[in-house]
Amino acid sequence: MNSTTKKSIHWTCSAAVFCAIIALQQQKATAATLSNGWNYAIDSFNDGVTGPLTGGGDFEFYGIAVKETSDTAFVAINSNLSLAGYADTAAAKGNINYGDLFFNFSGQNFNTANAKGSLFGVRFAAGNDSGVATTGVYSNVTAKNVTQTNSGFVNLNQFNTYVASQGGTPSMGDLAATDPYFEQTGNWTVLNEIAAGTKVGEINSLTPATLSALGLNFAQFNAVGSQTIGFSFNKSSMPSGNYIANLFAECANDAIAIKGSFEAVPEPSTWLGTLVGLSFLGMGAAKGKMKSKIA
Ligand SMILES: [Ca+2]
Ligand SMILES: [Ca+2]
Ligand SMILES: [Ca+2]
Repeated sequence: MNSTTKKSIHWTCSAAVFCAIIALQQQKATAATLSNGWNYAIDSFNDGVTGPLTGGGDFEFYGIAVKETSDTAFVAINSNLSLAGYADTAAAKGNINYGDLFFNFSGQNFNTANAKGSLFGVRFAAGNDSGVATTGVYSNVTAKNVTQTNSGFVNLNQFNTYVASQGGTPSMGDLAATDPYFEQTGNWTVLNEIAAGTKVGEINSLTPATLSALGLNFAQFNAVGSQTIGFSFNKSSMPSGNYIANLFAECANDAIAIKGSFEAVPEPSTWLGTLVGLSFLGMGAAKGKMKSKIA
């Protein structure tokens, strides 16, 4: 074997390894769409139903994104639905608003987690029909249906079938429209707001300018809804690990889910231990210095 052949074999192997690495990285990128520290889920742009219009109307959801620092979670939503909701005299409280945002860390489907009271929920729309009194983060959450009282769909199958019949493509962000994570059939089975829960934290509203400063950019995915809504909360209100989070309109005229994970919040006791340790070291060093001076 001459050296040229050896070289080309070596190059071929390197190329294969390189390609495998690239393929792995691409797989990662598909599992979570990360950009500037934000994890994005992009929804269908033509599965929002507004009266006779399917696609692009007041209920169109475009995307949701989550970012974290060591102690804070940031959530941003891009859609055409304003935080005031869509005025409808037939709807509870006179408007069809956002439902609550659910986080499920249990690894089980939504109904199982709901039955066990292991869901977390964030009420961010003060004008919706949530079962809890104020906006904020809730644990031990159970969920309820409000599509029945907000001129909404009876179940997900009805929504998916209707959107497809109008030429739209139903989707649920990171989940397929028909993913068994959610119950698809039955009467008023879309559980889209908190029925009850224990308040564990507040949320802070974030303006579009603040979200941009945090590196948020929905437009890079052509997600150009008229509304960008954001809020943050202390990560200590929730567990760490993998979650599925989801959000429906009160009428289920659009919905989106995102798969993500939270890193654990650093334990205060660990920090305290480190500080105490460091101060002991400092004292030791100071004593050493004093001794050497005396000597
Ligand atoms: Ca949509
Ligand atoms: Ca309502
Ligand atoms: Ca959707």
